[in-house]
Amino acid sequence: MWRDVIIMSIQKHHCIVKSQDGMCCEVPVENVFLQPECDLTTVNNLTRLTPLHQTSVLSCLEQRYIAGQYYTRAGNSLIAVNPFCDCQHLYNPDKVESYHQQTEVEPHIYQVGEEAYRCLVGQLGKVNQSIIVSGESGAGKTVSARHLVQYVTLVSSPGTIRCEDWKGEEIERRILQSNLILEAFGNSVTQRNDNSSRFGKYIHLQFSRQGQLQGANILTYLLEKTRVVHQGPRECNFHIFYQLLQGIDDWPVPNAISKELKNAHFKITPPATGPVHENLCLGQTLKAMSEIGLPVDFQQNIFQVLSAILFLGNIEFCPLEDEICKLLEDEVTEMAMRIAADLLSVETCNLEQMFLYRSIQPGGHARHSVFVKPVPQSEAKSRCDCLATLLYTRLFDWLVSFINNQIQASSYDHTIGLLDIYGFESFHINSLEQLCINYANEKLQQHFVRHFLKDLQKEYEEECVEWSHINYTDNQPCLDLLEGQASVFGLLNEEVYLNRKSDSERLGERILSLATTHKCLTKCRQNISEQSFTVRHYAGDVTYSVDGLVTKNKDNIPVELVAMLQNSTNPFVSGLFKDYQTEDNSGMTKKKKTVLAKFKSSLDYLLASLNTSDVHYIRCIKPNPLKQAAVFDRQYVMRQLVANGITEAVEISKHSFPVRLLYTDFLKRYGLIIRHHQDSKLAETHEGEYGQDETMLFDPLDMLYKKQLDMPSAPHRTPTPRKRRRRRTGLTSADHTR
Ligand code: AOV
Ligand code: MG
Repeated sequence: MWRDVIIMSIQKHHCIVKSQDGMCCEVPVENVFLQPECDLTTVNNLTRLTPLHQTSVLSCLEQRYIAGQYYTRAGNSLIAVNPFCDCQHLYNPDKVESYHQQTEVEPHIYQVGEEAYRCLVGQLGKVNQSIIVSGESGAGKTVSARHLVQYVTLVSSPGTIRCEDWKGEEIERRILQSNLILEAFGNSVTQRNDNSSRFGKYIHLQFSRQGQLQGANILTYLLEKTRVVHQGPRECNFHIFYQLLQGIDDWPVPNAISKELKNAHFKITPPATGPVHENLCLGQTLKAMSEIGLPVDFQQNIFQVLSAILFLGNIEFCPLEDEICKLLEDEVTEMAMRIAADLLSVETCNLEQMFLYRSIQPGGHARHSVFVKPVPQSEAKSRCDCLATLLYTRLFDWLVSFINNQIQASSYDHTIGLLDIYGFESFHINSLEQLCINYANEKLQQHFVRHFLKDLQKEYEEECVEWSHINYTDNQPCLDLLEGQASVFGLLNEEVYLNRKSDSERLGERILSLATTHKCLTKCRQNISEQSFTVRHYAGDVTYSVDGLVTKNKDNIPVELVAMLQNSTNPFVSGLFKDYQTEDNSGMTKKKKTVLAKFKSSLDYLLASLNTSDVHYIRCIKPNPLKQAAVFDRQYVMRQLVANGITEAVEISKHSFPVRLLYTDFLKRYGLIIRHHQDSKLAETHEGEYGQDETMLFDPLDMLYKKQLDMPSAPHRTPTPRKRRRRRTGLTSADHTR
């Protein structure tokens, strides 16, 4: 990382610098950044940071963080560095009131809530508002989103800020409670976060024209369903399974299988190694379910399905002979089969048949002539896993739609949309999940950059600063590679519809052939054995493995599994699959969409909604990987500034006017030049630029600016006399200039 040094001299291409330990060395000019001279803890908006570059941004965030100032503005964005400590003093009814009254000006999450709400009520701008909360896992997105919902729901129903346990009125309470339910079902303990959201969430708060909260609607994205049956090392299943097991006695209705549940060991719920998260409390979830109006018999049904999933995870198979298998003859499997079938209200023999035999429809369409074929052990296990994940995802979707029915307004005029979505991901092996997540981040980044450029332009116009078009290309080439005409998504969808036997090697070659027309695609540099390709994302290169991409994209669910559940004698279970679209086992019908196609259309909807609203950005930063308070790991944070697009915003600013001085500071520094130059001499120079010899009057540090920024003319552009006149007359109240 960067080190503090003193510049001893500046040469043409390098500087001689002296470090604090007295060592002198030569450093290329482009690697030397001037430190801001002011007290950085007072700079609460990065746009006021001078000079503006990655290192000054990093130092500013660090110093503010250490001083307990976790929020910093960056133009239209708010940067929130996770405090990792109890901050009651920051989030309480007094703070809500002072931000609502606008008596407090320090950056805060409430400030963004207030801005959005004010625009909505004042019918300013596009009226509808959106707040995008982004950042890596554990950076604080969900907590920030929770504070925002709390803030907006409170200020939009006056009189409730001071309510006991500040939960507001009926609809506000329901919205906040629905959050708790979704966290119980959609969050889990991971290595990086004890309460990690394993789905994306877009909540629309719905308001009347007067700004009164009417209701809300929740959209979810990409629940990480594989977690139901498989968890990585030191990771857990979804919270709800642990809540269920720890709180069996609190179940709404005494259950016949509670003894078995208490005594059994479940393979899909590895014990949490870290501290047990506060969310592991069933009582809280049950209370929330009751408060949003979920009847007790539905609650009972939900826990029954969850228990069935737990038992399905205990079923094992063993090979009988080549390519044929049977259920493992042990007590655990036998009990699991019996109880799971019972809980799902299906015949045990039917369930066994589903696992051990695959249905085949010759020709793909003749539904009346179905053959069955025994499957090998691995396939039987994956069919069992498929059933468990299918049940969980349908249950999750059912819950979301139930919640929506309970909190949705029958009519409303405007909305504030709140997006809590996973940040950019890059692991050692990346697959379809990362492709989707990173694609979403590319889309949001493009939206951000275009928005940012527009805002910059608006600011220049307001201050009458002459500017040329910022020569900046956004990430469209990467999006073309992913979703364009001849693209990665195109090829992956084509493979699904062609339904040929998966051949990673050939697919890998086909994808790599796109490199001839797409510069953002390269062959993997490290020599990983399986086929892979590397995409040059705005936040860095990510290598995706081709293995399993098509299968995941197809997400094929055997029709016989669905049919069995549709025929369950338990109306709740069959109801989960009421409107389920099945495909025949021979492959995809054109009706069923691939995972990528579905994700792309949900993102298109999201973007359309963002385009018709004013967007506010909250960039969450995790200060260190150990989740510790008061520790700021510079390198770790720097990486996030890149992935979050903050560095890119700084780069764009550098293409425009990166040095912004207050009028008074500007005069203090450059008044000297004015004194040295008679007006007549100034007039000789062309459009406010300085001649060769006059550059000598700048101090060496300014020359460094000039070198680094590669500016064609003077380091600080002064307004031309014509513009100066305009400024004086038109913008007397402006408090700063460039
Ligand atoms: P995430 O949503 O960004 O991760 P969370 O919002 O769950 O991250 O935050 C992770 C943890 O950081 C929380 O459980 C808190 O302990 C702590 N934390 C976050 N924000 C604050 C805050 N404002 N004040 C105090 N502590 C905080 V993920 O869902 O994993 O991407 O998928
Ligand atoms: Mg989260």
